Amino acid sequence: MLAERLTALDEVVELGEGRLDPGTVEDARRVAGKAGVRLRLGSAHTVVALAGATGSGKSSLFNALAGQAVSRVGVRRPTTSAATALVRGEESAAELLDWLEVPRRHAAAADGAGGGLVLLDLPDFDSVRLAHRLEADRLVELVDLLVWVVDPQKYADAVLHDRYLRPLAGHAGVMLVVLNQVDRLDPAARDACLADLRRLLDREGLSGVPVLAASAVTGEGLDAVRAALAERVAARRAAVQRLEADVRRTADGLRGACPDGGRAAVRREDRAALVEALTDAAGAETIAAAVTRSHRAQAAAVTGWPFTRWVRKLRPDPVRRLRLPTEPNELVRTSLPGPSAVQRARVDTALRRLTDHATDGLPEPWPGVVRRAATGAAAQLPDLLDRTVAGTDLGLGRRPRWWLPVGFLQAVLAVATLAGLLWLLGLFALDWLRFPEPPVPHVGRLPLPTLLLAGGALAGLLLALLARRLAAVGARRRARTARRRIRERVEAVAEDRVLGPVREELTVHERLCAAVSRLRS
Ligand SMILES: Nc1nc2c(ncn2[C@@H]2O[C@H](COP(=O)(O)OP(=O)(O)O)[C@@H](O)[C@H]2O)c(=O)[nH]1
Ligand SMILES: [Mg+2]
Repeated sequence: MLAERLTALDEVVELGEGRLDPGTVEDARRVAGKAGVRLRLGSAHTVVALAGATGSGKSSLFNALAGQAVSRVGVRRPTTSAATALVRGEESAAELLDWLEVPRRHAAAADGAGGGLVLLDLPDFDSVRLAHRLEADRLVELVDLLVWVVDPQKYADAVLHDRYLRPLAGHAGVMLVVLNQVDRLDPAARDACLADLRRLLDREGLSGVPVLAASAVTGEGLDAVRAALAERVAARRAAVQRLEADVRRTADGLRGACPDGGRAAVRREDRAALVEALTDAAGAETIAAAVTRSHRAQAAAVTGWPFTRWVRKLRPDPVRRLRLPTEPNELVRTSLPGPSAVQRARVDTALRRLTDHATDGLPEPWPGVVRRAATGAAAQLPDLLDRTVAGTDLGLGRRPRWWLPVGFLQAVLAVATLAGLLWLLGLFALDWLRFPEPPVPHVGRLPLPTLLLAGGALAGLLLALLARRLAAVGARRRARTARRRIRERVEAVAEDRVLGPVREELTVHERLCAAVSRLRS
């Protein structure tokens, strides 16, 4: 059905815009636009154009078919580029001729042949005037039925065959060829001429095009021409057939972009490789290392040996040094160094692999279209990744629950150690001042102050070591968590900025090629 094909054609125009070759899209748009108007104007009239080279006898034939001298014959120096129209029958063809932009109109009665014919005498397609050639070409594109008028001298003319007949091979159903001026030939020459013309057309894929011999001067063969036209006009099919041929020609022009069986998709492993490369470029390793060190430093600050841990506090926190926000906040710019050349190259490679594989087997323009979709956001990626990292909840805020009791225990042990130290210092002072030594309690055989000092210090140190081991395990786990969360967010960015657009183009390819195959069905 033509209507369905025209819907498909609209889809081709819409999806092909900016993707397919501009000339092809333009052609499709022109055909779609033309079809819309032509169908709206209805099939009451059939527009038949007499087209041909200068002096072939178009105007003479036009007058002969009109039964009146409407068009000027033998005008060697044409003064107007406009075509002349003859409308046969009562029904008005004004709207149709307005659309065709043919100003000179003549009416003829619908005699025995019936109405519905709009006959056009076109300007010469080989005119010395460009305006005439353009006008002829414009109308050749618009009319329903094309009658090529040739004469015995110029029927094999290269312009006619190369520029018009051969490219219109798909339009054989809406074309006729009239060999005019046969009165100039004797019967043998006429047969030879017709046979040669037939052979030429057959070779050009136009074997379906009827060839009629006629003479506009003697009137010979004109009845056959009239009958052929009347038959087409009565059938009212030429307009639709012409449009169908146009749609087929457009579909043929699209065959290159949509060969049969071309399918494409993003491969899982390519997607994973891209996410890895982007995660790396986002600085996930740097952050993981900073998270590890930061966690260990904080653990030491709470659970380390109280007499040495103040040293730790002099060093800056590695996470804070990267200016990573403590609460996820995309508006913050971090102090991460940004992707290195190597990291960028890795991203580029991943992108190229992904698009190459996704468009494997697809012809141009698709590889280019998909590559553009994939790399459209490439320039913003470093900035985007930085914001992504800043907006990632790295899980830094929460302290492990065991830190507090261990810290408390460390404080108790420190107090005991200090108490033992002060006690011993007191005893030392009393002894120095030659006071009698007060009684000192013992635990077993060890004096209590000594036990407090040595035991407290030893226990504190051992507890600090144990806590450090535990903190190292926790730090590794936090680094893994941070890396995983960054990866998840980067994955979302990759999906949004790269994979989404790529998949969209692949979908466009599928829809467009489905539309093209509907054009051809
Ligand atoms: N002998 C002969 N002369 C013709 C015939 N048709 C046209 N002519 C002449 O060929 C010349 C050009 O004809 P015209 O109709 O103006 O051709 P156009 O340029 O295609 O419109 C004129 O002198 C016509 O009289 C024909 O069938 N037989
Ligand atoms: Mg003429």
